[in-house]
Amino acid sequence: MPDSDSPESFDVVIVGAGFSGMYLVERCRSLGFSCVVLEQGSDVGGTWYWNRYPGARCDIPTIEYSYSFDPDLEQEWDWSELMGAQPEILTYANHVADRFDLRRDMRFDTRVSAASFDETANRWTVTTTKGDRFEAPHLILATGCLSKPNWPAIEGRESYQGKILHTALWPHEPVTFHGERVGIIGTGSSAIQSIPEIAETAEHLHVFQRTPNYTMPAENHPLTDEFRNEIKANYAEMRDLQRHSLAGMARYGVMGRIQEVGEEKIVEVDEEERRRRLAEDGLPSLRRYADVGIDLEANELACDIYREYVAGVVDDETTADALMPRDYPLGCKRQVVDIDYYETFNRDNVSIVDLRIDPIAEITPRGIRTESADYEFDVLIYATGFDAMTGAINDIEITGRDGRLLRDEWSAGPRTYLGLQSAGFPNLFMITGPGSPSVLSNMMVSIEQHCEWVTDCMAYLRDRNYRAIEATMPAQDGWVEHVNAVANGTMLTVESCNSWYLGANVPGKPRVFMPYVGGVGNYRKRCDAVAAADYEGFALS
Ligand code: FAD
Ligand code: N01
Repeated sequence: MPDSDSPESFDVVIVGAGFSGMYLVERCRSLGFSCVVLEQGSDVGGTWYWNRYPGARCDIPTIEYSYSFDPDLEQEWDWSELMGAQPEILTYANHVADRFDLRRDMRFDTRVSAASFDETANRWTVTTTKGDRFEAPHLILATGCLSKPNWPAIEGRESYQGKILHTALWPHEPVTFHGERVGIIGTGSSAIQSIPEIAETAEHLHVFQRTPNYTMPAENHPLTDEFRNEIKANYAEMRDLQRHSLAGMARYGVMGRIQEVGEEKIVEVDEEERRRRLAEDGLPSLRRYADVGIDLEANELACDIYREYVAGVVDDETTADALMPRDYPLGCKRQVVDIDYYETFNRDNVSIVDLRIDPIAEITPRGIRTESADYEFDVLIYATGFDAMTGAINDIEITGRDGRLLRDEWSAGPRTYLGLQSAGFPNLFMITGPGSPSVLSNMMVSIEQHCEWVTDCMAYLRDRNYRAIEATMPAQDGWVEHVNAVANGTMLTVESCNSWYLGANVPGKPRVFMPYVGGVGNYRKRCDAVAAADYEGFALS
C-alpha cells in the first residue's frame, strides 16, 4: 500500500478532458492500460465546455466533426443541424462520457501545474495546483490548442467596474443583454459568431475592431431524416474519405462549394465573369480559383471583389469601409464563417469603432476610452482569442531529461517530431501538437489519429519490453524544416499575415508557423510509415 504522501500510480496520466482526453480513456481501457485524466474544468467537453457564448457553433458539418471509433455511437446519434451549436456538441460529449462511463477515470477541478521525468525510475510525476501528485511511465498532453484564453494587456484593464466576460470562459448560467449597453473587443470567429446574437437583445453594442476579418456565410440548415439516413448508411465511406483528405473533410453531400480549389486562375477570368460567379456562388467562389491561395496579386483581386461584396451588404458607407479587410490576404487565417454578420451592422443599435483610425487609449471604470472618444457600457466582452497551440502546454512546468524545461526548449517557437513528441522529453506525447495538421484540419479526425497512434505506440513498447521512447534530435530538426518548407509560399506565412497560427496575436510570442500544412492524409501516411519502421526517428530504450 502506498503511504498517503506517495503519488497515485497509473500506466498513463492524461491532462485534459476534451474530445482528445475522452477518446484516450477509451483507447487506454481497450489496450489494458490504467489511466487517469486530470481536468481543470468541472466536466468533459473541453472547448465546448468553456466556449458557451451566444452563437458558438461548429464551422464545419458536425456530422463530420464526430467520433468515428464506434459504429453504434454513429448510428444512435442524430445531429439536428448541419453545423451543430455549442449546446448540442456539449450534449454529445456528455452522451459519449455517459455511454462509455468515462468519468470513472477522470478527476475534475484539477489543474496540472508541473510534470517532471525521473530518468532512473522512467516515470513522470505530475503535480496539481492543489499539491496532489500522480505518476506514470507515460504522460499525454491533451490540453487543447485553443484552451488558454488571451487577455490583452490594455492599460486600465483592472479598473473596469461593469460586468466582464470572455467568450472562452463564458458563464454556465444564462447571460442576457436586455436593456444593457455592451462593448466587445475583437472581430475573430468568436466575435463574429456572437455579435449578431448579442445585437438581438442589447440596448446598444459597440464593436471594437482592430483588424477586419474575411468571413463567409455558414450556410447552416436543419438536417432532414433523409440526409441523416443517407450518412448513416455511408459512414464508413465518409470516414475513409476524411482520413485521406487534405483537411480531414469528406464534404459528403455538403459544403461542396467551400474551399474546393479548381484549375482556373482568377487572373484569367474577366471582371464581369468574376462578379457573375460571386452573385451565383457567393463568397466561397473566391477561394475556388487556383491562384488565390498562392499568388498575392491574384489574392488581391479576390479581396477587391470581397470588399465590393461588403459595400453591397452594409448600408452605411463609413461602417462598410471599416469592415473591409485590407493589407493582408484572404486565406491567411482560419476561415471564419458567420450567420448574418455584415447585416447586423445595419441595425441602429450596433456601431463599429475602427481602432485602426482611433486606437484604444485605455479601459476606464465605465468603458473604453479611445484616442478621440469615451464609450460607456454595462458589460465588456473580450472576444480576444487564445494563446494558441503552445499556451496551455507552456503553462505547465515540464521538466524532461537532464533537467531541461520544455518552455525553454520552445523559447524560439515549438520544436517537435511529427507534433507528437519533443526531443529530450521521453514518453511525453502531445495530441494535435504543433507540427501536426491539428488546427488546419477537422480536429476530430486529427484527434482520433493521434490518440490511436500514441496508444498503439505505448502498446508496442509494452509488448516488446521497451521502457521509453523519445524523438531524436535529427528527426525533430528534419521535421521542423519540412513543416516550414511546406508552409512557405502559401498565404499562411506571408509577411502581412498576423494570425494566431504564427503566434502573432500574443505580444512577445515568437513568430513561427505552428501547424503542418502538408495535409491530413499525407501526414497519416507518414506517421503510419514511421510506426511500421519500428518508430523510425525515435529512440527506443
Ligand atoms: P480542448 O477541447 O481544448 O480540451 C483541452 C482541455 O484541457 C480543456 O478542458 C482544458 O481545461 C484542459 N486543460 C488544459 N490545460 C490544463 C491543465 N494544466 N490542467 C488541467 N486541465 C487542463 N475545430 C474543428 O475542427 N471544427 C470546429 O468547428 C471547431 N470549432 C471551434 C470553436 C471554438 C469556439 C473553439 C475555441 C475551437 C473550435 N475548434 C474547432 C477547435 C477545438 O478546440 C477542437 O475541435 C477540439 O474540441 C479540441 O479538443 P481537445 O480535447 O484536443 O482540446
Ligand atoms: O480569436 P481570434 P477567436 N486590442 O484570435 C482582437 C476557433 N474558433 O476566439 O486581429 C484590440 O481569431 C484581435 O484583433 P487582431 C477558430 O479556429 C472557431 O475569435 O489581433 N483587439 C481579433 O480580432 C478561431 O480561429 C469558431 O488585430 C484585440 C480578436 O481579438 C480560433 O478559435 C468560433 C486585442 C481575436 O480573434 C480563435 O478565434 C470561435 C487588443 N489588444 C473560435 N487583442 C467556429 O466558428 C486581440 N484583439 C467554429
